[in-house]
Amino acid sequence: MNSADKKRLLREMVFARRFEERCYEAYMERKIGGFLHLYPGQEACCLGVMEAARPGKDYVITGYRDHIHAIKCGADPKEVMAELYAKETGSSKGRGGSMHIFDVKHRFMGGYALVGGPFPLAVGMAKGIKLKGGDEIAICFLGDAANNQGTFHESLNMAAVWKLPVLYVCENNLYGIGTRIDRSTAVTEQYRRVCGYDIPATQCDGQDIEIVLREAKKAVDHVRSGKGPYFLELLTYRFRGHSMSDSNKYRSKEEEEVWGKRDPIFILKSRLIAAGDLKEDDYKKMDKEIIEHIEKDIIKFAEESPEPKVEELTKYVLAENDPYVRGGAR
Ligand SMILES: Cc1ncc(C[n+]2csc(CCOP(=O)(O)OP(=O)(O)O)c2C)c(N)n1
Ligand SMILES: [Mg+2]
Repeated sequence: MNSADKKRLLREMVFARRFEERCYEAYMERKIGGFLHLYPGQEACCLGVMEAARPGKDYVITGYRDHIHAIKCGADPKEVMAELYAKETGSSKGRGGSMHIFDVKHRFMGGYALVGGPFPLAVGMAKGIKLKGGDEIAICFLGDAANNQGTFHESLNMAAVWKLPVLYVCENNLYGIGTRIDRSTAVTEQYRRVCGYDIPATQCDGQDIEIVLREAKKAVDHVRSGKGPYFLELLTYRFRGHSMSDSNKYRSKEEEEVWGKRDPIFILKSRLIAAGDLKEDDYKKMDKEIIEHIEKDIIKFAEESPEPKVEELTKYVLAENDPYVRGGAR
């Protein structure tokens, strides 16, 4: 990566951080309701992996911590924010909310609330790619706790048997809500669990975006070249509670401090400054521009957008288009 690319990635990470912090504020102002899971601390994972892939062309699916994944795929941040505000202009017409961002045009296939739900869907996407003969890949992001779902094992098995172009990326942030990984999972190193499926699996630092990018390139190349699935585990940490309703009392201050020093933005920023490629003043200017852009363009759009009409609340809801539900015939 040249220094321009590194600075672009730094900008993307700062944007992701500021976007999520602004969501937090909007939630506290009661402008956003329902569930809200934020991404600060984990930015290098999604942004680094997708940098190695083809955003907008490769199929991406993830869990409920999904805003930044959608935006990196090409979703308009204004539409993502409007979705959080439950507005008609939102990416799911305001009917989905934070956990159900969806943007088929950019091949962002969701946003799923069900832990473990995306695993088999990624198998289906990869099977579809293979049948059609394209060179796209399916990328399935997942959390460490999701790996205890049966769908994880069923999906990895079939992906391996069918040699499908699917990359599983485990963002191991050490916790599933308030449960530390060693209290729920016998083999805490997630990549080691994959040996049962004969799928290549590696683990790396998820806080240093240059390392994530390097390891993700190997993984993406493997999958795209037709060699079958790959599993990449990224060691990371979320800086906030699991969701807005989490008081975050289960982690020690010492642990939070250790990981706080491993802030992905700080790591890349310090490296750029040490190399003489960035000045502190330029960083502050960029940060200010981002904050202003989020306020003037993104928040303004969400706030000024109309709400769905009450009589149309069930419009775009899947069951409406289901002939069995509509016609009552079985
Ligand atoms: C099928 C199912 N079971 C339980 C839940 C409740 N739940 C929501 S998040 C979560 C923990 C998931 O943790 P992890 O996979 O590590 O993802 P992270 O939140 O750390 O990104 C659980 C158990 C759910 N949403 N779906
Ligand atoms: Mg987790």
